[in-house]
Amino acid sequence: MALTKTCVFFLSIIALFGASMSAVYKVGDKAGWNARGTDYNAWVAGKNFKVGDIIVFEYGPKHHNLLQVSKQDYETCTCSAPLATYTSGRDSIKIQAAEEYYFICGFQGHCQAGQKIAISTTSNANDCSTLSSYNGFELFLVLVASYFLAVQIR
Ligand SMILES: [Cu+2]
Repeated sequence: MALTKTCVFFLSIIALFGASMSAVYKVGDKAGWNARGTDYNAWVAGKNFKVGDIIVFEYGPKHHNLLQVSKQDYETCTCSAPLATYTSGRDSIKIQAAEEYYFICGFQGHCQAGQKIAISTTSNANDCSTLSSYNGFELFLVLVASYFLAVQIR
């Protein structure tokens, strides 16, 4: 019994950490990073990107690449002055700061065809107090749930 309770407790802790740690997002989900008309604005909608999250771009490197560009270059599909260039076919971008990130494909016509994405991130620092109180409440819920689960298992 004590062992079961301990197990449930540690599982709850793991679940809690999983909920509050950084997330990994694969751009376009199954479709990946392509120029076949995937609506990346729709993919971004409703997602809450945070500092520390990882954005993964998957594509065939012979047919696409990944350029991080300025807002202006994003809007005009300008490839000539990228802030960063990625060509591996599976690029993981870690969000380092709460700002806007703009990515386009550098292959001719792809950005114009919609292979472009703007990712805005929220600052963790600004809502520090709400974040910690939320985590406290979450911890309380997890502890209550694990207690009842442990009682049921017995
Ligand atoms: Cu492309």
